[in-house]
Amino acid sequence: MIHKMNRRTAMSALVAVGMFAAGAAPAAAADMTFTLATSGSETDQRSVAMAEVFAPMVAGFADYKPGYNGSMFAQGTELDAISRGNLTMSIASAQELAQFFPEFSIFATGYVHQDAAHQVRVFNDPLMDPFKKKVEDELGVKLLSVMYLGRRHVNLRFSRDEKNVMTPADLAGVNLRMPGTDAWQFLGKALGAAPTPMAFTEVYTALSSGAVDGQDNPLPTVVDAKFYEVTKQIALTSHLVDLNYIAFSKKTWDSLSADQKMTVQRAADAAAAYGRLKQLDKENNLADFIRSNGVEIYTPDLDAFRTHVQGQYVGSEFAASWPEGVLEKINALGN
Ligand code: KDO
Repeated sequence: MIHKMNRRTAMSALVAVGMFAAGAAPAAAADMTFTLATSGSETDQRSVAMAEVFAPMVAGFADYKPGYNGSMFAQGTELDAISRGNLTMSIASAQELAQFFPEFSIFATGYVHQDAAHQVRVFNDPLMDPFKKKVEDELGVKLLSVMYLGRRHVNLRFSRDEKNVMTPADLAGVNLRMPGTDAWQFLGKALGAAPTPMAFTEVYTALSSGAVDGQDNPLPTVVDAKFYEVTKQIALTSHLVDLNYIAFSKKTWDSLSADQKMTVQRAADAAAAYGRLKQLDKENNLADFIRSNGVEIYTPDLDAFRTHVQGQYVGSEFAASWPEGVLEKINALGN
């Protein structure tokens, strides 16, 4: 039954129509969907930064579809997926890129990057241009921004009384889980340990069962992944101030308008900056929480670790792949 529309109802209807016409329309269907694959959790600060900063900034023309915990692509397979056109984005590592281009191992070398700000200066320096160009030209991946993962430390199942880690010699025979790529395994050996390759998503169970003796990740990851529940000590080796890159499909990038490109770049930089600040804040404030869960945290002989680790890289296959002068430029950008 159609009721006679009274004046008030008519006015309400006109206002509603007016609002609709004046741009309050529901968001237009997005032109495209940006998929992101990461082995990180949904609560990891890098994932949060992408969902809460990057996604809203590109929402005018792209939907955002993340796959956490390796659910979309297994750790270490994301770059190949982007290259094949099956994925838009990943939170990539220099170690994964070094599988394609060995020279990227310079950014994954122990005791090179000094802190988060150093990582940013290096990524934005012209020294990076040939690295970025090679990844675009040969892999079809554009490295948009550098993300801060944090200072990696040795985190063991054993108590300090059982295994006191002061120098690399103390890690002899320790079955240390490292991520699967060659550059990671090399770093594990350089620390003095016996590295075991394993995907990030399997580490908690492996620590819990004793399949591995330890792992190495920054304090925020130890908390986010709850490694403190299945380990008893952290030796603050700071052996790698670790980073990731926001990797983006070059094919998708080339399809964007100039404005869309600018928005995607700004969104990536904003997400990287947001995540960096949140990760640094967590890194500086989690030690007591971890200790309250029965994990002893202490500082080993850092000079012994730094000297030994750097010595392992000298003359290595990785160092042989580093372009002339790049390590000096990275060091010059340090503090
Ligand atoms: C890990 O597997 O230990 C690691 O920290 C390596 C990083 O490069 C990165 O892949 C990270 O895992 C994931 O993002 C999960 O935090």
